[in-house]
Amino acid sequence: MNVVTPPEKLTPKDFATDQEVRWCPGCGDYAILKGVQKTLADIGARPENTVFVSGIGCAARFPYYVKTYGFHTIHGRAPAFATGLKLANPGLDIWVVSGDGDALSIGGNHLFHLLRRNVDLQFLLFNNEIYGLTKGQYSPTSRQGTRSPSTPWGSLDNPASATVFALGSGARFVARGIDSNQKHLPDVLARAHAHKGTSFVEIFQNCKVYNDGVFENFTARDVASDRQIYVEHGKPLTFGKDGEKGLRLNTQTLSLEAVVIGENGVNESDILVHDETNRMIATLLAHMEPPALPVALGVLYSAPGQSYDDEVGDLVRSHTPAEKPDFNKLLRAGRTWTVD
Ligand SMILES: Cc1ncc(C[n+]2csc(CCOP(=O)(O)OP(=O)(O)O)c2C)c(N)n1
Ligand code: SF4
Repeated sequence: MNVVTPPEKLTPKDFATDQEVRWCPGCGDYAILKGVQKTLADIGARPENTVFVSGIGCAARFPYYVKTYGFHTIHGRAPAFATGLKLANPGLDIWVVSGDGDALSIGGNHLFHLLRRNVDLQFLLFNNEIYGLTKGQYSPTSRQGTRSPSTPWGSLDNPASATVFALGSGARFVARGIDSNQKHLPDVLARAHAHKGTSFVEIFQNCKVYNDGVFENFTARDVASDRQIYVEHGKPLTFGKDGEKGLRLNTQTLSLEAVVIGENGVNESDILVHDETNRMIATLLAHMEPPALPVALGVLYSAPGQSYDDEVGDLVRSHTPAEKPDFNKLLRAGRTWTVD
Protein backbone atom coordinates (compact mmCIF):
# COMPACT_ATOMS: atom_id res chain seq x y z
CA MET A 1 0.00 0.00 0.00
CA ASN A 2 1.30 3.45 -0.87
CA VAL A 3 1.30 5.86 2.03
CA VAL A 4 0.90 9.47 0.93
CA THR A 5 2.60 11.84 3.34
CA PRO A 6 0.89 15.23 3.37
CA PRO A 7 3.32 18.09 2.61
CA GLU A 8 4.71 19.71 5.74
CA LYS A 9 3.14 23.02 6.75
CA LEU A 10 5.54 25.82 5.89
CA THR A 11 5.99 29.01 7.90
CA PRO A 12 6.82 32.53 6.65
CA LYS A 13 10.47 31.83 7.58
CA ASP A 14 10.53 28.92 5.14
CA PHE A 15 10.02 31.45 2.36
CA ALA A 16 13.03 33.60 3.39
CA THR A 17 16.32 33.20 1.49
CA ASP A 18 19.96 33.53 2.56
CA GLN A 19 20.45 36.53 0.25
CA GLU A 20 21.61 39.85 1.66
CA VAL A 21 18.64 42.23 1.33
CA ARG A 22 19.83 45.31 -0.52
CA TRP A 23 16.94 47.70 0.15
CA CYS A 24 17.64 50.89 2.14
CA PRO A 25 16.90 50.70 5.87
CA GLY A 26 13.28 51.68 6.47
CA CYS A 27 12.13 50.95 2.89
CA GLY A 28 8.49 49.87 2.62
CA ASP A 29 9.58 46.90 0.51
CA TYR A 30 10.61 45.06 3.72
CA ALA A 31 7.06 45.18 5.07
CA ILE A 32 5.63 43.96 1.77
CA LEU A 33 8.15 41.09 1.72
CA LYS A 34 7.04 40.13 5.21
CA GLY A 35 3.37 40.30 4.16
CA VAL A 36 4.02 38.15 1.09
CA GLN A 37 5.98 35.53 3.05
CA LYS A 38 3.14 35.33 5.56
CA THR A 39 0.62 34.99 2.74
CA LEU A 40 2.60 32.19 1.10
CA ALA A 41 2.57 30.27 4.39
CA ASP A 42 -1.13 31.03 4.99
CA ILE A 43 -2.23 29.79 1.57
CA GLY A 44 -0.06 26.67 1.77
CA ALA A 45 2.08 27.67 -1.24
CA ARG A 46 4.64 25.09 -2.41
CA PRO A 47 8.06 26.62 -3.24
CA GLU A 48 8.66 24.10 -6.01
CA ASN A 49 5.47 25.24 -7.73
CA THR A 50 5.74 28.99 -7.16
CA VAL A 51 7.56 31.59 -9.27
CA PHE A 52 8.22 35.28 -8.66
CA VAL A 53 8.86 37.28 -11.83
CA SER A 54 10.07 40.88 -11.84
CA GLY A 55 11.37 43.56 -14.19
CA ILE A 56 13.93 46.16 -13.05
CA GLY A 57 13.88 48.51 -10.06
CA CYS A 58 14.21 48.29 -6.28
CA ALA A 59 10.91 46.39 -6.07
CA ALA A 60 12.17 44.06 -8.78
CA ARG A 61 14.84 42.64 -6.44
CA PHE A 62 11.98 40.77 -4.77
CA PRO A 63 12.58 37.30 -6.32
CA TYR A 64 16.02 37.09 -4.61
CA TYR A 65 14.37 37.28 -1.22
CA VAL A 66 11.61 34.68 -1.60
CA LYS A 67 12.56 31.02 -1.45
CA THR A 68 10.70 29.91 -4.56
CA TYR A 69 11.68 29.94 -8.22
CA GLY A 70 12.30 33.42 -9.58
CA PHE A 71 13.13 35.46 -12.67
CA HIS A 72 14.67 38.95 -12.47
CA THR A 73 14.02 39.94 -16.09
CA ILE A 74 14.23 43.21 -18.05
CA HIS A 75 12.67 46.61 -17.52
CA GLY A 76 8.88 46.61 -18.01
CA ARG A 77 8.82 43.15 -19.53
CA ALA A 78 7.87 40.97 -16.56
CA PRO A 79 4.30 40.57 -17.94
CA ALA A 80 5.66 39.07 -21.18
CA PHE A 81 7.93 36.61 -19.33
CA ALA A 82 5.15 35.68 -16.93
CA THR A 83 2.64 35.13 -19.76
CA GLY A 84 5.07 32.81 -21.55
CA LEU A 85 5.77 30.95 -18.33
CA LYS A 86 2.08 30.40 -17.60
CA LEU A 87 1.33 29.23 -21.14
CA ALA A 88 4.27 26.82 -21.11
CA ASN A 89 3.48 25.47 -17.66
CA PRO A 90 -0.10 26.29 -16.60
CA GLY A 91 0.35 24.46 -13.30
CA LEU A 92 2.74 27.13 -11.96
CA ASP A 93 1.60 29.67 -9.41
CA ILE A 94 3.00 32.98 -10.67
CA TRP A 95 3.47 36.30 -8.88
CA VAL A 96 4.75 39.36 -10.73
CA VAL A 97 6.35 42.18 -8.76
CA SER A 98 6.80 45.60 -10.32
CA GLY A 99 7.39 49.25 -9.40
CA ASP A 100 5.27 52.14 -10.69
CA GLY A 101 7.97 53.08 -13.22
CA ASP A 102 8.52 49.50 -14.36
CA ALA A 103 4.78 48.79 -14.63
CA LEU A 104 3.44 52.08 -15.96
CA SER A 105 6.30 53.81 -17.87
CA ILE A 106 8.38 51.40 -19.94
CA GLY A 107 6.05 48.50 -19.12
CA GLY A 108 2.67 50.25 -19.41
CA ASN A 109 1.91 48.67 -22.76
CA HIS A 110 2.81 45.18 -21.50
CA LEU A 111 0.77 45.55 -18.34
CA PHE A 112 -2.23 46.67 -20.42
CA HIS A 113 -2.11 43.49 -22.53
CA LEU A 114 -1.58 41.25 -19.52
CA LEU A 115 -4.68 42.68 -17.85
CA ARG A 116 -6.96 42.56 -20.88
CA ARG A 117 -5.88 38.97 -21.62
CA ASN A 118 -6.53 37.90 -18.04
CA VAL A 119 -3.57 35.54 -17.62
CA ASP A 120 -3.93 33.63 -14.36
CA LEU A 121 -1.33 35.21 -12.04
CA GLN A 122 -0.95 37.82 -9.30
CA PHE A 123 0.45 41.23 -10.31
CA LEU A 124 1.74 43.31 -7.39
CA LEU A 125 2.48 46.95 -8.19
CA PHE A 126 4.59 48.59 -5.48
CA ASN A 127 3.65 52.24 -5.89
CA ASN A 128 6.12 54.65 -4.27
CA GLU A 129 5.37 57.43 -6.79
CA ILE A 130 9.05 57.67 -7.78
CA TYR A 131 11.88 55.80 -9.54
CA GLY A 132 13.79 54.49 -6.52
CA LEU A 133 16.59 52.46 -8.09
CA THR A 134 17.78 55.22 -10.43
CA LYS A 135 17.86 57.82 -7.63
CA GLY A 136 14.49 59.49 -7.53
CA GLN A 137 13.29 60.68 -10.94
CA TYR A 138 9.53 61.34 -11.15
CA SER A 139 7.29 58.49 -12.32
CA PRO A 140 3.84 58.27 -13.96
CA THR A 141 2.22 58.24 -10.52
CA SER A 142 4.18 61.21 -9.11
CA ARG A 143 1.94 64.08 -8.11
CA GLN A 144 2.02 67.37 -10.00
CA GLY A 145 4.74 69.60 -8.67
CA THR A 146 6.98 66.70 -7.56
CA ARG A 147 10.54 67.98 -7.38
CA SER A 148 13.00 65.35 -8.55
CA PRO A 149 16.36 65.22 -10.36
CA SER A 150 14.43 65.08 -13.66
CA THR A 151 11.89 67.75 -12.63
CA PRO A 152 13.89 70.23 -10.50
CA TRP A 153 11.19 72.92 -10.96
CA GLY A 154 8.35 70.52 -10.18
CA SER A 155 6.64 68.04 -12.51
CA LEU A 156 3.87 69.20 -14.84
CA ASP A 157 2.45 65.79 -15.78
CA ASN A 158 -0.95 64.71 -14.51
CA PRO A 159 -0.38 61.58 -12.43
CA ALA A 160 -1.89 58.28 -13.54
CA SER A 161 -3.87 56.19 -11.09
CA ALA A 162 -2.55 52.62 -11.24
CA THR A 163 -5.87 51.21 -10.07
CA VAL A 164 -7.97 53.22 -12.52
CA PHE A 165 -5.57 52.12 -15.28
CA ALA A 166 -6.05 48.47 -14.28
CA LEU A 167 -9.84 48.77 -14.32
CA GLY A 168 -9.75 50.57 -17.65
CA SER A 169 -7.53 47.84 -19.09
CA GLY A 170 -10.14 45.21 -18.31
CA ALA A 171 -8.66 43.72 -15.13
CA ARG A 172 -11.14 41.41 -13.42
CA PHE A 173 -9.60 41.61 -9.93
CA VAL A 174 -8.40 44.94 -8.58
CA ALA A 175 -7.34 45.56 -4.99
CA ARG A 176 -5.28 47.94 -2.88
CA GLY A 177 -3.20 47.71 0.26
CA ILE A 178 -0.60 49.64 2.26
CA ASP A 179 2.91 48.32 2.99
CA SER A 180 2.70 49.05 6.72
CA ASN A 181 -0.75 47.57 7.28
CA GLN A 182 0.36 44.01 8.03
CA LYS A 183 -3.05 43.06 9.37
CA HIS A 184 -4.76 43.82 6.10
CA LEU A 185 -2.17 43.15 3.37
CA PRO A 186 -1.94 39.32 3.70
CA ASP A 187 -5.74 39.06 3.48
CA VAL A 188 -5.79 41.09 0.27
CA LEU A 189 -2.94 39.01 -1.15
CA ALA A 190 -4.72 35.77 -0.22
CA ARG A 191 -7.86 37.00 -2.00
CA ALA A 192 -5.73 37.89 -5.04
CA HIS A 193 -4.24 34.41 -5.01
CA ALA A 194 -7.64 32.73 -4.78
CA HIS A 195 -8.89 34.62 -7.85
CA LYS A 196 -8.63 32.88 -11.22
CA GLY A 197 -7.23 35.30 -13.82
CA THR A 198 -4.95 38.32 -13.44
CA SER A 199 -5.23 39.71 -9.92
CA PHE A 200 -3.96 43.27 -9.82
CA VAL A 201 -2.91 44.63 -6.42
CA GLU A 202 -1.60 48.17 -5.94
CA ILE A 203 0.44 48.47 -2.74
CA PHE A 204 1.31 51.95 -1.48
CA GLN A 205 5.00 51.64 -0.60
CA ASN A 206 7.07 54.27 1.14
CA CYS A 207 10.43 55.06 -0.49
CA LYS A 208 12.32 56.21 2.56
CA VAL A 209 15.12 57.83 0.60
CA TYR A 210 13.56 59.60 -2.40
CA ASN A 211 9.88 60.13 -1.53
CA ASP A 212 9.59 59.70 2.23
CA GLY A 213 6.14 60.40 3.67
CA VAL A 214 4.40 60.91 0.33
CA PHE A 215 1.37 58.91 1.57
CA GLU A 216 1.25 60.58 4.99
CA ASN A 217 -1.78 62.61 3.87
CA PHE A 218 -3.82 59.43 4.32
CA THR A 219 -1.57 57.05 6.30
CA ALA A 220 -0.54 59.31 9.25
CA ARG A 221 -2.09 58.06 12.47
CA ASP A 222 -4.09 61.23 13.14
CA VAL A 223 -5.81 61.24 9.73
CA ALA A 224 -5.93 57.52 8.76
CA SER A 225 -9.43 56.72 9.97
CA ASP A 226 -10.93 59.70 8.12
CA ARG A 227 -8.92 59.24 4.95
CA GLN A 228 -8.95 55.48 4.43
CA ILE A 229 -11.88 53.19 3.78
CA TYR A 230 -11.55 49.40 3.85
CA VAL A 231 -14.18 48.11 1.48
CA GLU A 232 -15.88 44.74 1.97
CA HIS A 233 -18.29 43.01 -0.38
CA GLY A 234 -21.91 43.28 0.82
CA LYS A 235 -21.08 45.75 3.60
CA PRO A 236 -22.00 49.45 3.77
CA LEU A 237 -19.15 51.74 2.76
CA THR A 238 -18.48 53.35 6.12
CA PHE A 239 -15.32 54.83 7.59
CA GLY A 240 -14.19 57.22 10.34
CA LYS A 241 -13.02 56.44 13.86
CA ASP A 242 -16.36 54.93 14.90
CA GLY A 243 -17.70 54.16 11.45
CA GLU A 244 -19.78 57.32 11.67
CA LYS A 245 -18.99 58.41 8.11
CA GLY A 246 -20.10 56.85 4.88
CA LEU A 247 -20.19 57.11 1.10
CA ARG A 248 -23.43 58.08 -0.59
CA LEU A 249 -24.08 57.88 -4.31
CA ASN A 250 -25.27 61.16 -5.73
CA THR A 251 -27.57 59.94 -8.49
CA GLN A 252 -27.75 63.36 -10.15
CA THR A 253 -23.99 63.69 -10.68
CA LEU A 254 -23.17 59.95 -10.61
CA SER A 255 -20.45 60.59 -8.06
CA LEU A 256 -19.68 59.56 -4.50
CA GLU A 257 -19.91 61.96 -1.60
CA ALA A 258 -18.72 61.61 1.97
CA VAL A 259 -21.51 62.06 4.53
CA VAL A 260 -21.88 61.78 8.30
CA ILE A 261 -24.55 59.36 9.50
CA GLY A 262 -27.02 61.16 11.72
CA GLU A 263 -26.26 64.61 10.29
CA ASN A 264 -28.33 66.55 7.73
CA GLY A 265 -30.96 63.83 7.60
CA VAL A 266 -28.47 61.14 6.54
CA ASN A 267 -29.22 57.67 7.90
CA GLU A 268 -27.62 54.24 7.48
CA SER A 269 -29.86 53.28 4.59
CA ASP A 270 -28.40 56.17 2.53
CA ILE A 271 -24.95 54.57 2.59
CA LEU A 272 -23.90 52.69 -0.53
CA VAL A 273 -23.31 48.95 -0.05
CA HIS A 274 -20.13 47.61 -1.66
CA ASP A 275 -20.65 45.21 -4.53
CA GLU A 276 -17.24 44.01 -5.65
CA THR A 277 -18.71 42.53 -8.86
CA ASN A 278 -19.77 46.01 -10.02
CA ARG A 279 -17.11 47.67 -12.20
CA MET A 280 -18.82 51.07 -11.97
CA ILE A 281 -18.69 51.10 -8.16
CA ALA A 282 -15.05 49.95 -8.31
CA THR A 283 -14.21 52.76 -10.72
CA LEU A 284 -15.87 55.37 -8.51
CA LEU A 285 -13.97 54.00 -5.50
CA ALA A 286 -10.66 53.93 -7.37
CA HIS A 287 -11.00 57.61 -8.30
CA MET A 288 -11.45 58.78 -4.70
CA GLU A 289 -8.74 61.04 -3.31
CA PRO A 290 -8.28 62.80 0.00
CA PRO A 291 -9.09 65.22 1.49
CA ALA A 292 -12.58 65.27 -0.10
CA LEU A 293 -12.91 61.49 -0.12
CA PRO A 294 -11.01 58.66 1.57
CA VAL A 295 -8.58 56.33 -0.25
CA ALA A 296 -10.31 53.02 -1.01
CA LEU A 297 -8.45 49.90 0.19
CA GLY A 298 -9.24 46.20 -0.03
CA VAL A 299 -10.89 44.35 -2.91
CA LEU A 300 -12.47 47.01 -5.11
CA TYR A 301 -13.41 44.66 -7.93
CA SER A 302 -13.64 40.90 -8.37
CA ALA A 303 -15.52 39.37 -11.28
CA PRO A 304 -13.86 36.15 -12.44
CA GLY A 305 -13.88 35.27 -16.14
CA GLN A 306 -12.09 32.64 -18.19
CA SER A 307 -8.33 33.04 -18.03
CA TYR A 308 -6.15 33.38 -21.13
CA ASP A 309 -4.06 30.31 -20.30
CA ASP A 310 -7.21 28.16 -20.04
CA GLU A 311 -8.51 29.55 -23.32
CA VAL A 312 -5.21 28.89 -25.08
CA GLY A 313 -5.21 25.31 -23.71
CA ASP A 314 -8.80 24.75 -24.91
CA LEU A 315 -8.00 26.17 -28.34
CA VAL A 316 -4.95 23.94 -28.80
CA ARG A 317 -6.81 20.83 -27.61
CA SER A 318 -9.74 21.51 -29.95
CA HIS A 319 -7.50 21.10 -33.02
CA THR A 320 -5.73 17.98 -34.28
CA PRO A 321 -1.96 18.05 -34.92
CA ALA A 322 -2.75 17.82 -38.65
CA GLU A 323 -4.56 21.18 -38.39
CA LYS A 324 -1.47 22.87 -36.97
CA PRO A 325 -0.90 26.11 -38.92
CA ASP A 326 2.23 26.10 -41.06
CA PHE A 327 4.32 29.18 -40.29
CA ASN A 328 6.45 28.77 -43.42
CA LYS A 329 3.33 28.67 -45.58
CA LEU A 330 2.05 31.85 -43.89
CA LEU A 331 5.30 33.67 -44.61
CA ARG A 332 5.06 32.76 -48.27
CA ALA A 333 1.33 33.42 -48.62
CA GLY A 334 -0.23 36.30 -50.53
CA ARG A 335 1.93 38.69 -52.53
CA THR A 336 5.66 38.23 -52.17
CA TRP A 337 8.49 40.20 -53.72
CA THR A 338 12.03 39.15 -54.49
CA VAL A 339 14.53 41.86 -53.67
CA ASP A 340 17.63 41.71 -55.92
C1 LIG B 1 15.67 49.67 -20.80
C2 LIG B 1 15.96 50.37 -19.51
N1 LIG B 1 15.66 51.66 -19.39
C3 LIG B 1 15.90 52.31 -18.22
C4 LIG B 1 16.48 51.64 -17.18
C5 LIG B 1 16.78 52.40 -15.90
N2 LIG B 1 15.87 52.08 -14.83
C6 LIG B 1 16.12 51.08 -13.97
S1 LIG B 1 14.96 50.91 -12.78
C7 LIG B 1 14.09 52.23 -13.39
C8 LIG B 1 12.82 52.73 -12.74
C9 LIG B 1 12.56 52.13 -11.42
O1 LIG B 1 11.43 52.69 -10.82
P1 LIG B 1 10.21 51.83 -10.32
O2 LIG B 1 9.78 50.88 -11.36
O3 LIG B 1 9.17 52.78 -9.86
O4 LIG B 1 10.78 50.93 -9.15
P2 LIG B 1 11.45 51.29 -7.75
O5 LIG B 1 12.93 51.34 -8.02
O6 LIG B 1 10.91 52.60 -7.29
O7 LIG B 1 11.05 50.15 -6.89
C10 LIG B 1 14.71 52.77 -14.52
C11 LIG B 1 14.21 53.92 -15.30
C12 LIG B 1 16.77 50.27 -17.34
N3 LIG B 1 17.30 49.55 -16.36
N4 LIG B 1 16.51 49.67 -18.51
S1 SF4 C 1 15.61 53.83 -3.01
FE1 SF4 C 1 13.59 53.89 -2.05
S2 SF4 C 1 12.46 52.17 -2.95
FE2 SF4 C 1 14.64 51.85 -3.35
S3 SF4 C 1 15.36 50.54 -1.65
FE3 SF4 C 1 15.76 52.68 -1.10
S4 SF4 C 1 13.97 53.31 0.08
FE4 SF4 C 1 13.39 51.46 -1.05
